[in-house]
Amino acid sequence: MRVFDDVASLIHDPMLKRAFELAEMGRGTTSPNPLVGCVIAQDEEIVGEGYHSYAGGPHAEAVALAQAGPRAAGATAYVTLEPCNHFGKTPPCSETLVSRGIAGVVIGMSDPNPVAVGGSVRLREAGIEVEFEVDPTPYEIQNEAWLHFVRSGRPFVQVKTAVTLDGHAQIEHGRRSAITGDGARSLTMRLRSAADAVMVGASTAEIDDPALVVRAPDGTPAAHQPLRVVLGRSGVADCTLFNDGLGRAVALLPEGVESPAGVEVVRFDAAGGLDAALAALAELGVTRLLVEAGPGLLSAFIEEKMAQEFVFIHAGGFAGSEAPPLYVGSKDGDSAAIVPVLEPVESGIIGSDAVSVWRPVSPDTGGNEKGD
Ligand code: AOF
Ligand code: ZN
Repeated sequence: MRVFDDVASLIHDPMLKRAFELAEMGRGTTSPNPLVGCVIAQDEEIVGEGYHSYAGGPHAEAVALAQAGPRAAGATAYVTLEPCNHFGKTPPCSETLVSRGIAGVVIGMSDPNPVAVGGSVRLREAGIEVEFEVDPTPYEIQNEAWLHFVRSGRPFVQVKTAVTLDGHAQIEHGRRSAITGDGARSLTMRLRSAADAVMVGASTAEIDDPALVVRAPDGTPAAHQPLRVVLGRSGVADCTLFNDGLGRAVALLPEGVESPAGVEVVRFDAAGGLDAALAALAELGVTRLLVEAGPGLLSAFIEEKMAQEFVFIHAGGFAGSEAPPLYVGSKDGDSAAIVPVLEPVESGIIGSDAVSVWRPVSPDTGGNEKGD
């Protein structure tokens, strides 16, 4: 996903653009499955639409075919992802498209999931005309978290931190600091609702006692909430979020570390660092993780090269020289020059705050997987 760029505007075919928009409707609820949208059209007329809304639920193609009914015969299906070719939680979409008499299939991007591959081959065998988009970029951006998850077995990690103009995330050590304004709040809600899990470190959890829920502008909690995770290397405090009834919350702790009574614990091997913690979340089906990081977690994700994206929210104020440092890792470059480890991807203004989005410069200096 992009914070500012309109990815759909890269798609020129109106049917595929509609399929892309439909796929977006599943954002935040399909894990560990991808976002998929499908349009069935007889020439210029749309006769069926569908998207995948939750794992175990019908695939986008099945929803659209059901809506099209007999009008699917001789029609063209436009799908953002190559139709699956396997019996999983649902029957193979390739077979369903064949049996309903679809004449052509236009595909946004191929499916790299080894379990599901072969859909386009099967469709062609059945005499269906299959066409792939020349440029799969918009579809790859739409499903970048899932693609990263399928290829690496780890969630796509987006780290978000609010900073002052002099680069501090806190005003005073050990105290809750309100840094940013309304713009940051709306962006935070958007990032949370796109994520399968939201994580904070144990110290942030203790100092801020955050709820980490998705709320509507009027304060009402959304029906679907991401998993809430508190990462502690030596333990966690008994924070409100573990018992507030607003959705599942877990403590992510190394083996052997004690947890407060009644708190659900997920274990990882401390020797494996953040990678082991992320592997434990992948086991829970987390494909996209939002880390609401203070200095400790931000520095750890940069030093261990375990995040795919960093979102900084800049507030228009200064914290002063007494404020705790944002970064507690080692410096990049020598004393005379910085060697960039992150490069800017997007930036803009939201309300009274500015936002900049950064990614690791290259697999060697920051990425943990080629192509992401
Ligand atoms: C989806 N939704 O609309 C399409 C998918 O576990 P299953 O049986 O639901 O299969 C999931 C896989 O099927 C998924 O990883 C992807 O490779 C393929 N296509 N999946 O969840 C859909 N078309
Ligand atoms: Zn399918």
